Amino acid sequence: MATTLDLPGEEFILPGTRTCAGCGLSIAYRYILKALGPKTIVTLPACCLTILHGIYPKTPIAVNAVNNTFASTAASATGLVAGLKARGINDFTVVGMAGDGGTFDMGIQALSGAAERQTDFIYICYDNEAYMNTGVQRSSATPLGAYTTTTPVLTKQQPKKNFLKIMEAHNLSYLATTCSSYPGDLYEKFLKAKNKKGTRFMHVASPCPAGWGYPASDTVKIGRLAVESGVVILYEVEGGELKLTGKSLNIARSGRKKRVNEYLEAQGRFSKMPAELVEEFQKEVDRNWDDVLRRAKL
Ligand SMILES: Cc1ncc(C[n+]2csc(CCOP(=O)(O)OP(=O)(O)O)c2C)c(N)n1
Ligand code: SF4
Ligand SMILES: [Mg+2]
Repeated sequence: MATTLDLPGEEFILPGTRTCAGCGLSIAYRYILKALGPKTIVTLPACCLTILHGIYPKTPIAVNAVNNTFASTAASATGLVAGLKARGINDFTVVGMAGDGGTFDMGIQALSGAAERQTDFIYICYDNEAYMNTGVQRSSATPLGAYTTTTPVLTKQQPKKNFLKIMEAHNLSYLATTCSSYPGDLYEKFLKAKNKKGTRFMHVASPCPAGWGYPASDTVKIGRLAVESGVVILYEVEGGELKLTGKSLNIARSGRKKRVNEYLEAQGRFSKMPAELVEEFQKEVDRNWDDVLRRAKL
């Protein structure tokens, strides 16, 4: 597994972004771009990534980018792929990148269409589990029991949508999950994705201090707790075969998965969660973990 010292020194996010201090997305994006390199075109809808990209004509991002509308990220990527092909350009990687709201909710139709056609691009969903850019509204990726500004009294009553299962049903050439707290895991998976053809789907768990209610200095710790308790599972699927990676593989081999309590208690968004929902949350995490473990070769 690569460590941060092994990664290329070249930076594609220059100083001066407008994201919050401690933003998990900005950490992840730094390593994503190191893996993909300068010959990358990113198409993105409105979201915190647009905040990171800045306001035209100034940007701290040193790759090409297109701003699109919410439902059209994968359609826009499809157009970019066709345009490059028509011009005989074959050394660029086309990337569609959106948040959980722009993927799990609004972008699903165009993404499903592009994936079914096996369009040659990488789709990245960075998941901060709510509509953060507009002030923390609930999405279908928001977990059970989380406070958002649209679930102010009872907290969210439904579990997170299992979007990875939906994407797996598209028979993709590559699907991987990763997290901003594990740069080596993230970098290696993006290098792998870059060298494959067809639609590649990447899910990047991206903790968000502003929306999750924890100190900005704890972003790496929160992402690690998510993985250590099995809330986020690091794996990849190629040709229908699922492999656990990094910390999740270690946990599966040692049997040392933490309970979810430490993860939940570290975040203000779960502070109103009643005990019975904590139990339900734990059961849902255990079900997902068992599901993935059954399919993985250890
Ligand atoms: C069609 C449309 N509806 C609503 C908005 C307002 N809007 C801009 S960003 C955003 C939140 C996006 O959430 P997500 O995709 O999860 O990304 P995040 O902000 O969390 O990074 C919303 C609702 C919009 N720009 N376009
Ligand atoms: S609201 Fe969250 S995801 Fe958005 S810039 Fe701030 S920390 Fe990052
Ligand atoms: Mg979001």
